Amino acid sequence: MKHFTGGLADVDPEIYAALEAETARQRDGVELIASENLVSLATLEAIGSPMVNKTVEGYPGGRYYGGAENADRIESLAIERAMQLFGAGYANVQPHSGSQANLAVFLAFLTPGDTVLSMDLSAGGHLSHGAGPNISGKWFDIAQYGVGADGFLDYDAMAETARARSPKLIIAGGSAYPRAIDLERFRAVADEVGAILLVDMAHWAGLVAAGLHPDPIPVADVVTATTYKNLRGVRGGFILSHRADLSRKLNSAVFPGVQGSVILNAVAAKAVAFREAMKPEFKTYAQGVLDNARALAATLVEREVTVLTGGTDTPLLLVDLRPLGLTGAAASDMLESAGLTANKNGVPDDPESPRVTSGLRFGSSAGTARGLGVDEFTQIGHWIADVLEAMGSGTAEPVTTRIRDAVKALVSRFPIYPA
Ligand code: DSN
Repeated sequence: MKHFTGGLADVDPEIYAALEAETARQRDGVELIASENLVSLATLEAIGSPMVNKTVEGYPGGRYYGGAENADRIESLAIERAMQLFGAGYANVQPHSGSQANLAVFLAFLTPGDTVLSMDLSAGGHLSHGAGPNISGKWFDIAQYGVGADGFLDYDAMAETARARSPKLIIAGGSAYPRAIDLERFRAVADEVGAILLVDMAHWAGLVAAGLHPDPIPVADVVTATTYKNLRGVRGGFILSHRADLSRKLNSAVFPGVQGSVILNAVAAKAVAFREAMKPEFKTYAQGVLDNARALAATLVEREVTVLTGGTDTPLLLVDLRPLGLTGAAASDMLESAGLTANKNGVPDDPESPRVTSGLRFGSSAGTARGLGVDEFTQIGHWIADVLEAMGSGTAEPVTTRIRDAVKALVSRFPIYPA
């Protein structure tokens, strides 16, 4: 039957062409978006398997649908591997994203109107931690902490706000804060005010797996993360805890609380990523991610680009473009035309709208996955600075043309997926 034999190129040439173009885009440029990575061929095979056809609800051994034996095996393996990799007493691998994982935690512990203390979006927090347009911001009373003038998290202000507002849940972590967070300090504040502590480690889960970042599992009540950033797996979320006693509460918050059926092919691919992250090579990779992010930050600092906090302890760094008189939107467009993809990002006290912003966020996870090292990230730092300088002097186009050719020559030495 043609339905089972026709390839995508024949069945849907438009989608085929767009997918081919995307593979070429990833191949020919340097990916610097901090929430992106390049998964292995094994992971691609898992996510593209006929497991995509299977519907189950519930958890292994307790499904609401038949024919679930292979689904059970896969999800059980994913759970076991997540627990082993992170030394956790509980894991849930069903969240479709980090935001879904966070929403499930809200549902497990809070009722609408309860107070949550989290990092302000403009200081590097995440939408799902209480931003106004998100369900977390609409349905809960959000108290926020931020960063000081030096760009580092203001722990004293965080503690004062916690005392003043008595939150039921405190969240540590975000999506654009580049420094390691003092998790013990958060634990002490949570204990003092009787709050649950949630750590969202989405942007440094790979470093935690490799032992290169302070471990939130023993400290937090609950930890959420995504698999697709520096953990180098597929798009999706998961929840961990050292507290096995929370398993019923958290499981029922994910299903049937905020999700229905399981995306099983994604769960299979998450299991592959957890297995890959247990290998010694992953530790080498994660060290490379950190070294490369630091090399990029150091180069930008040397070129007098303002890097918030002056560096990073994570795979990401944040640049403030205000001293250069540039916006994040204009700079990210110009970098993209030079083959360097990054995202515009708000910075603390940003006068620009979220669609414009005054900052750029860079990450090293994807570049490191294709083999770029400190020398290459140092070169990339110089290219970024060249583009920003040229924008300031109104001479960007010849510079982006020169760099786009140089980027293509560089990445051709670090191939990704075979044709
Ligand atoms: N949380 C968003 C980011 O950090 O880019 C998507 O993963």
